[in-house]
Amino acid sequence: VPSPHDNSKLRSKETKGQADKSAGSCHNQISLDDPPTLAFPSISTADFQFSNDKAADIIVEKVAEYSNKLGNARLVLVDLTHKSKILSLVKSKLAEKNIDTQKFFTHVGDITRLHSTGGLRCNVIANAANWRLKPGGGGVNASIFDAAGVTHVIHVLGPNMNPQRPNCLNNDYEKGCKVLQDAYASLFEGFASIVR
Ligand code: AR6
Repeated sequence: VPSPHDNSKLRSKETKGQADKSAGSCHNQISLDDPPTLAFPSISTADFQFSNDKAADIIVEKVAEYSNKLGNARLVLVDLTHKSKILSLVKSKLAEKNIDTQKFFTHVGDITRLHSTGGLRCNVIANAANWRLKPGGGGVNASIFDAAGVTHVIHVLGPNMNPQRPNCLNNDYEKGCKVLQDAYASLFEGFASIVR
């Protein structure tokens, strides 16, 4: 059993994810042997310009709260690149928490190609949505509308700190952190209701 917060384990999962290019593109169904798995991007930290540091605290806090309530289900934080700020921050903050590395880990890759390119089987993905919950824009939202191989997409509208987008919170992190905490709580509750 790996020790909690074994970063080499986290890294090896990422590496495996990226290296396993040939993984079963013809078997895209999740099997009963696979634990229920939610892959989610970091909500609000790119186009919505929410502080990476504060978001990483919230992700770690909410994952710690929910990972024990989810039975054998797994939570996977995904980002496109090994240089991802949010992935490094979350991994470093994990060291302070006692979270099972089988139940929560990070994955580098495109969230719409988790299985076909990443070799990771997930049955639920979360989308960092726009305020209209519609296709378009950029980021995860734009790519997810092409996605295949999952049974559910959970749309999560996070707090927006970008003045060029509607409902900007103008750096009001008191409100912003509360909204982001509620967003993750609601995401993980939604996943729990699917798992049940
Ligand atoms: N796979 C994995 N991670 C991704 C992908 C992908 N294909 N694309 C982006 N990320 P963002 P937000 C990461 O901007 O800040 C859209 O225009 C990215 O590196 O998608 O909540 C919507 O229409 C970052 O870590 O979401 C909304 O208007 C994370 O996903 C607005 O953006 C979230 O980046 C929402 O902004």
